[in-house]
Amino acid sequence: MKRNFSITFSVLAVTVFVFSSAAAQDITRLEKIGDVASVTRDDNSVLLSCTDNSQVRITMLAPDLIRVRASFSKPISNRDHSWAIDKTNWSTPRWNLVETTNAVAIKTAEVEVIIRRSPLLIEFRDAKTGAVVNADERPLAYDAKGLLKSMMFDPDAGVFVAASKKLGFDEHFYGLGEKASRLDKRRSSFINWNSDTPGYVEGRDPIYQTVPFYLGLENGVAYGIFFDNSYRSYFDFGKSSQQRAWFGAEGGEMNYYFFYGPSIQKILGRYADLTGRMPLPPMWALGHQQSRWSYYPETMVDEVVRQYRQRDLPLDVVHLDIDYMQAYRVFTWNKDRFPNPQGMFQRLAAQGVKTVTIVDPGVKHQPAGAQASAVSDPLASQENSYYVFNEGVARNYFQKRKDGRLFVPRVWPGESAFVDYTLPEARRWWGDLHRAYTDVGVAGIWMDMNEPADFVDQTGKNQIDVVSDDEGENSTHAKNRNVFALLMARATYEGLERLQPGKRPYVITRAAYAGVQRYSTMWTGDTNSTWDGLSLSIPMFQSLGLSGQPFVGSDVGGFMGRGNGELLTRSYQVSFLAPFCRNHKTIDGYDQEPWRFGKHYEDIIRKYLKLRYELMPFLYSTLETAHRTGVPLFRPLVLNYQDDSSTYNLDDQFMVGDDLLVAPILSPNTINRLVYLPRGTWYDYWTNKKYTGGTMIRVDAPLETVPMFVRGGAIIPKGPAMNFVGEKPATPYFLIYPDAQGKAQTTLYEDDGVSPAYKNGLYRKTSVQASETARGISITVNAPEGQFKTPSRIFSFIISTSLSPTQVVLDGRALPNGGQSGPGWQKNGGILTVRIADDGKPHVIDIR
Ligand code: MIG
Repeated sequence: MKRNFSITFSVLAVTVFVFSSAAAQDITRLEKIGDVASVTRDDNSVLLSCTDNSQVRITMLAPDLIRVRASFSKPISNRDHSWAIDKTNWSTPRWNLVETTNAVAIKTAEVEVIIRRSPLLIEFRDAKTGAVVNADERPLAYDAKGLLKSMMFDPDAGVFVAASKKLGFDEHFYGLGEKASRLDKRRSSFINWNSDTPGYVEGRDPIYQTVPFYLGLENGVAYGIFFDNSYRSYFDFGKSSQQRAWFGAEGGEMNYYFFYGPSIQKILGRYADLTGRMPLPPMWALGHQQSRWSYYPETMVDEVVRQYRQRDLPLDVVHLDIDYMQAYRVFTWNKDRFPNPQGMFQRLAAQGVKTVTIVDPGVKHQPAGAQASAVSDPLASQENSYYVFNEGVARNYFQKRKDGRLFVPRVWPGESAFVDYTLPEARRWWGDLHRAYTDVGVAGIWMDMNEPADFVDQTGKNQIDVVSDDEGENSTHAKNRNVFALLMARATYEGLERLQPGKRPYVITRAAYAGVQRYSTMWTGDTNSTWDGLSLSIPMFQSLGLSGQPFVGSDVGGFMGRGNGELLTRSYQVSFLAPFCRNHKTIDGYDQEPWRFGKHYEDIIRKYLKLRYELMPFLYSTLETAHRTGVPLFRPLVLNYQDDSSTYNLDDQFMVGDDLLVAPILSPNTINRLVYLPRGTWYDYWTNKKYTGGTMIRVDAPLETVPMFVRGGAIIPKGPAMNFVGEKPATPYFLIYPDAQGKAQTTLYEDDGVSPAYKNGLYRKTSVQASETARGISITVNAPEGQFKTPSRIFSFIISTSLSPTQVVLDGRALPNGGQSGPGWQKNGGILTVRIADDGKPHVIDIR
C-alpha cells in the first residue's frame, strides 16, 4: 500500500506542467482605458470617469497608502470584497486635489499622484521632493477583444486586466512571496497559481503560494505594490521588455495599493496594517521540531523522542504525517498505530515535547448508504460510516460543480471532497472538527495539499467549474483557487482559538494567499536535499519576509532525495536561525535525524541547536518586533542597509533582526568564504575579533563553524541552553558589542510564551543601554514596560574589553568583586562580567 503511494508520488514529482510564460502575454496589444472625461471627489477618493465608460477610483487610505481601483467600459462595482484585507476603517489622511487642463493632481503629506487626462497615465511622486517614484508606462489595459483567451485558465471566468509601469534603469525588485528564485527579481517574470510542485528547483514557477505584493527600489528609494487580485496573475519585472514592469490577471478587477516608503521597513509596516499582522505563535514554535513522512506506530514516536533525550539534542515538537489517520481520513485516529493518542501525548509532554498533526483538505468521499451511523468519535472505526463526510454532505458544505454534482478530486484518501471555505458556517464547522486533535492533546496543526492539490490534474482543470459561495457571488475556481488555503488557514486558526481559548494557535501551511500571516506560519514545501536547494532557501525566506510572512522555514536537510552529513550540518547552520526549524523527510528518503550520519555531524548539529536555544531571548524579541512592525526576523541585508547598493543582490548572507549577520556555507567541501560586512563595526561572534565594515572579507568556515557577526551597537540577550522551551527558568544575560562611538542597546521582550494575554499588555520589555564613558563603561537598565512579572533573578552583562576596572558601582553602591552567582563582577581573560539583581526597577551600573 505504502509502496503504491510512494510511486504515485514520485511520478507526480517529475510531471512538469508548462504554463504559458508571462512573456507570452503581450500586453501592448490590449485595449487601453479611455481618457478622463470627468472628475468627482468625495471624502477620501477621487473618481475618474472615462470616455469609454471606464472608471478609476484613487483612494487615499493613509499619507503613504493609495489605492487604485479600475473597471473597464463599465462603472466600478459596489461590491468590494477581499479575503486578504484586514483593515478597511482607515481614517482619511489630509489631502488636496488640483485640476488643470492636462492633469489631476492629488497630494497627501507624503505622496503626490499625478493623473494625466489623455492618455490616462498615473504617476506617484514624493510629495516633498517631487521626485517620480513610480509611473505608468502605458494606460491601464484590458483584453477587450479576447486576444489572450486561449492562454487563460478559464476564458469564461474573466477578462485579462493589466497595469504597466516604467522600468527604472537601475530598479531592483523584491518580494512576491514564495518564489523559487533569487532575491532581486529584476529581469524575471512570474505567475501566481497555487501549485503542488514536489522537488521544485530554482526557476520553477508557480509553486505553492500567491502573494501579489512586490517592492521596487531605485536610488535607495522604495515603494510597494499590492495587486489584490486572486485570479491567476502575472508579474513581469523587465523580462519581456526593458521598458516596463507590468502586472496583470486573468479576471477580476484592476485593484492595487501603492505604498510609499522611502524605507522598505516602513512599507512592510503599512502592508501589515492593510493585510494583518502575524500574531505571536507559542514560544515553543521557535523550538527545534522533528518530522517524518511518517512516524508510526506510537512506539516509533516514542523511540525518536527517546533518542533525542538520550543524545542530549534539543526537541520541542514532533510532527505526525498522514499515516496517523484511518486510511487518510482527516479528523480520525488509526487505533492500530496509535491505540491511545492521549496517553502518548501525555508521555511526550512529560518530556517537554508537543505534537503537531497534519490535516489535508481532502475529506474521504465515503457515501454511507444503509450503514450510516452517526459516530463522531474520531477514535472509533470510520470504516462503515465516516462522520466528517456524513456531516459535510448533510450540511451542504462541500464544493460542487456548476451542474450541482459534488466535486470529487483524488487525493490521499482516494476519491475525496473539498470544503467550500468561503462559507462562514463551513469554516466554523471545519474549525470545530479540530477537537479530534485538541481533545487528546495535539498542540498544533500542519496544513498540507491546500493549493488545493488534485492527483487527477494538478493544473486545476479538473476543478474549472467548481463553484464557491464567495459571499454570495458563486464564483468559480479561476477566482477561488489562490485563496483556498488562506480560508482553510482561517478556519483552522479560528477553530483552535475557540477550542483552546487560553492558548495561542499554532498553524503551519503550505499554500497561501496574501494575508495568511494573520492565521498561519508557513514552510517552503517539498524541497530537494541538494546544495542548490539549500542555497535557494535563503532568498526564499528573505522574500517571504519582504512579503508579510515572518514565520518561515524549510525542511532542514531538504525533503526529497538523499542528503549526507555535510549537507545536513550546513542546513542546520542556516535553519538554526530561521523561525521555523524543522527537520523533515519524505517517505522513501534516507533517514535524516541529526544522528543519522554519525557522531561527528551530530556533535556539530547539537552545538547549533543548543545555540538556538541560548539565543531564544534574542529570537523571541526579534519575532515580537516582526509581530508588531511587520519587519521580519530573517532578513536580507538590503532591509537594514537600503542605501548600500552592495546589498541589493546579496542573498547568500542574511541577518537576524538588526544585529546578527550570518554567511553560511552553501557548497560542499568549502571551508572559507567571502563575507560582505556593511558599514559600521562588526564582531566575529566566535572570536570577538573586531572589523570595520563597508568591505568584503574572507573568513574561515570549517564544518563546525558558520561565519557569524554581531553588529557593533548591539546587545544580544541570551539565556541558558535548554532541550525544550521552558525547561529552565529564563535567566537572561546580555552580550554587549559597542559601536564606534562606544554605544550599544537592546530591548528584551518577554511574556508567558503561551497565552494571548500579551495582546492585553501582559508582557515585559526591558531596555538596556551601554556606553563607554571617559572613566569606563556605563550600563543603564530601564524600568520595564508592561504588566508581565518575571521572578526575581540575576541579570548578567558580558563585555569583551581591554578595560581593567577597579570598581563597579550599582546605583551608587560598589558591587563586590568576585563570586559566582549573586550580584558582583569579575574580569577574566579579557571578559568583564557584571551581575545584578533584576528586581523590575531601573538601574545604573558604573564600571570604572
Ligand atoms: O503528496 O503528507 O509537502 O511535507 O510529508 C505529498 C505527505 C503530501 C507533501 C508535504 C510533505 C508531506 C507529504 N505531503
